[in-house]
Amino acid sequence: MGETVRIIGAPMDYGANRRGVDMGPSAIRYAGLADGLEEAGVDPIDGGDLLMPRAEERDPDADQPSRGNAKFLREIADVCRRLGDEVADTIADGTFPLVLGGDHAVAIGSMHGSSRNSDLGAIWFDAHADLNTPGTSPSGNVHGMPLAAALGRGVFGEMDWARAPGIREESIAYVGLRSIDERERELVRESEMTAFTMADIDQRGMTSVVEDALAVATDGTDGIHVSLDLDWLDPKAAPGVGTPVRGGVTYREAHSALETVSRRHERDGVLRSMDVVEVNPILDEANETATLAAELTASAFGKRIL
Ligand code: 5AB
Ligand code: MN
Ligand code: MN
Ligand code: MN
Repeated sequence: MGETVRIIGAPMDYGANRRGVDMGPSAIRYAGLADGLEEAGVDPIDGGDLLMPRAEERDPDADQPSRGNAKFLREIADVCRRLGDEVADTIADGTFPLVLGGDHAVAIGSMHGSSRNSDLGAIWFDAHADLNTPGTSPSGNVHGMPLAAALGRGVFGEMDWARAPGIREESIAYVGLRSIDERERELVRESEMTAFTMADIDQRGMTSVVEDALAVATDGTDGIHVSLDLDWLDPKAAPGVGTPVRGGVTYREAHSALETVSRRHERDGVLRSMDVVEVNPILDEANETATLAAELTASAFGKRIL
């Protein structure tokens, strides 16, 4: 294929409640990401990591107008702005941006950057809906809010620019939901997004669900963003995450999902940007979750068994 993929590390943990997710980019690289991408037939280049101050040096509740209960909003806004610029520049260079988190709040930056000059659909592989706002969040952790920020829902203080310019709600599909907060449930139900839960996967099988998600995200758009939160998988397959939820996707189902994305991408080049987030090496078992993250990314770019 000869596609060039630029790896962008975003070792941010301001959005999560557990330290350690900042080590995700190193762990995923160490697990053989670049080799896997080469085996998939793409050309990986490493853009290094975005610089970020340690959370310990910062005040999570630093005063700023309208931040609700959102923690580290100033720091997250700063990182996501820089990440968005990097993603947009990468695409402008004809290269594919692959963002390694870090917590899921980095997706605010990826989606902003990826949708600046085009209509973008998105597939959200996650146990969680990530649609809280600083007004509804039970935790104040911004990794539970990236979709709200990208859709311009809620009030995000200094991050009020976060609305991704080219994303419409109806072009977003969730796959694998199984843990939704009470107030979030209403938000998901009333939204124009398409939500495929674990129950849909049980009933219909992964391939067919992902084909439908692709149809939603590609309809009337120029391309799609894939956001892969490793807690989408069952904790048995992916123990190294901060917010595990049992009853998740199996190892094989996960590969099958990303292989389905890659088949579509090979046919008509729909993939435009991707992030792989929430790997926490401190909570992991022998880098198993990071290894899975690297393997699934290779599957998304077309690595096959035969
Ligand atoms: B993740 C929770 N809904 O808002 C909240 O891992 C969990 O990016 C969010 O999906 C999980 O704090 C965020 C309870
Ligand atoms: Mn998430
Ligand atoms: Mn999640
Ligand atoms: Mn999480």
